[in-house]
Amino acid sequence: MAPTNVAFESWTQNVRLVEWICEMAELCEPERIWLCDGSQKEYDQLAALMVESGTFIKLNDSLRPNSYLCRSNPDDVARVEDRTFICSEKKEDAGPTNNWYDPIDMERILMGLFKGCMRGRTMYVIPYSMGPLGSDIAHIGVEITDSPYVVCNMRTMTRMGSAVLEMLGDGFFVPCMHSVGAPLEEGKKDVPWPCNAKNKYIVHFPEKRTIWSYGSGYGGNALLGKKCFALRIASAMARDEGWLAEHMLILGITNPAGKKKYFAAAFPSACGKTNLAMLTSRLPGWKVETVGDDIAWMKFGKDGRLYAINPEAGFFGVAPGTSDQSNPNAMASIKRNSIFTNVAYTDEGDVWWEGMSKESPKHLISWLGEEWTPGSEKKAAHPNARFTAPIAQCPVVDPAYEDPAGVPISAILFGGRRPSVMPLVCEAFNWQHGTFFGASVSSQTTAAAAGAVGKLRHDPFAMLPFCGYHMGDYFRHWLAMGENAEASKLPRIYTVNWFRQDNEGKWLWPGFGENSRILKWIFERTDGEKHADETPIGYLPKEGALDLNGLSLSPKDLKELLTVDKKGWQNEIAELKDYFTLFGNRLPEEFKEEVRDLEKRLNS
Ligand code: SAT
Ligand code: MN
Repeated sequence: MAPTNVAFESWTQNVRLVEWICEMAELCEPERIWLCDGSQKEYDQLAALMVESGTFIKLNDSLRPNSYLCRSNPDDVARVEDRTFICSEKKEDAGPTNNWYDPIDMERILMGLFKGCMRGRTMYVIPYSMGPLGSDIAHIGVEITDSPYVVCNMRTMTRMGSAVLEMLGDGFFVPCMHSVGAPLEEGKKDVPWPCNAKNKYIVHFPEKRTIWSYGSGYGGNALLGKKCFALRIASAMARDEGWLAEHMLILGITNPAGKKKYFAAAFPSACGKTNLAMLTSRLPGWKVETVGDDIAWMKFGKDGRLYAINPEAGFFGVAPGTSDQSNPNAMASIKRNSIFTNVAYTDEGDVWWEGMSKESPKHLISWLGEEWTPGSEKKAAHPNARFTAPIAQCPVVDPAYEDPAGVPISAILFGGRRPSVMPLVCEAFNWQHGTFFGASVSSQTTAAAAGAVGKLRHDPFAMLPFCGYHMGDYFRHWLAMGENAEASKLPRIYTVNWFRQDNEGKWLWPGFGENSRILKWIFERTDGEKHADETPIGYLPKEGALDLNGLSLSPKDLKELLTVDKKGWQNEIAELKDYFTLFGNRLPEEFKEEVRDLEKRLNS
């Protein structure tokens, strides 16, 4: 077998882990095995190796210390939903929204793909924790990969290395197998971004709690702690164990009197979760702090309240559109120790992307490695270009972001990109109605996944690409979580929409920092304030209840943002009824009831 950098015995006592590594090494035939310790030294060593191989470009150290630019293969730039598989034993358990594949057939395919796939390469073994070490909401995974890019990203995105192995002892971990699927023939020079663009497989075995990913080195396809483990596998674990694994940011919000609450919010990929999570309030005395920007694991505490942790330790955020105006805290978070993937490179050795500044630099090297000048036909940065940065570098990181107990959630927000119909904000009547809000989310598609952009699609709970089992059972699980809890202690549920447009396509709402006005209303509602009108779709802010001080918003636009568009809702209901038939007899009866009641209220 290939040699290791350190002896197994000095690295871990976990017999199952050692056996698995040996089995995988035999299958993949790497040249050497690197058992990661997660140290800064190791990170620097791998980064230097990637600079040498042409994968990384070191950025100007005086402008952006200890940071790197990386350009992917142009055919490997986003998640690939049509190559993502849920291999549950029974097809019906994957449900109508997942690509199911027979687990036995898939295993045969994977054995073929992984046989010898790491020839000429190093096999890295990454022990990591999703969540603060020792939290009883956290879980441990081990990723095997032949990509040093993945190792460096995982070090920022998770708690990784020796401390995790100590915590693991001889306990349970989720095995996550990854290869870029590009064995290196002897004497052949490597390419900067090895991958197997035409043959990608992102595979989950929810019952076995295992993950196999082949062919892609990008984002959620390759950093297996994120979407694969923390959402798809974890959602199945959460269903079995009575907790929630959700595609949600977590923020802390403090009012001028110093009272603090925590909210969680689900939006599809690239719909502004990072911006909301670290928003700079436009309202004097109100402050938002960040616990997480993408994923929340939530469990009921002994006091009956729902507690959330962020299983991640970093941001893998969308770069384009991020600026000192739109998100100064993100800009500050990425000032150092960051990895930039598929952004443009400036003549000074720094990074740039569309939207970072009003005027672009006069000359750039684009994400494709091509010369770029203002007016160039192609974009300088890929629309799904990303930054990887430690959450601890965020100037408004919440003091409790590492609290193993998590933070108590007072409100849950659902939203998406909806140019029409969905109001700026609306509160659900109760948990069941709020769960129905979650199930009803639709949003325009973004560049976060391969495929068309701007197409309206249903994305229940923003989990469409991330739910590891039957979506109808997932709805039921949400309802059951509410039924088993004390109603008064449950978070209130809201739907929000920052993306309304008028007939000319102009945004009706300014968004970004101004969203603090909506957060304030929600804060006050969860604090017992009335401030609301009961409408057929839920509670809307009473006239004058939204704090619009200092905002120039025409009364006409405000009205448009907050009125119930009866015709639009009737179409919405017809469409939703049709969508819900997809779930057959696994659609909870409660949702049929919610549709009926909504229809009745609208027509009365
Ligand atoms: O899955 S990624 O993290 O690459 C992108 C996303 O969908 O948020
Ligand atoms: Mn996401």
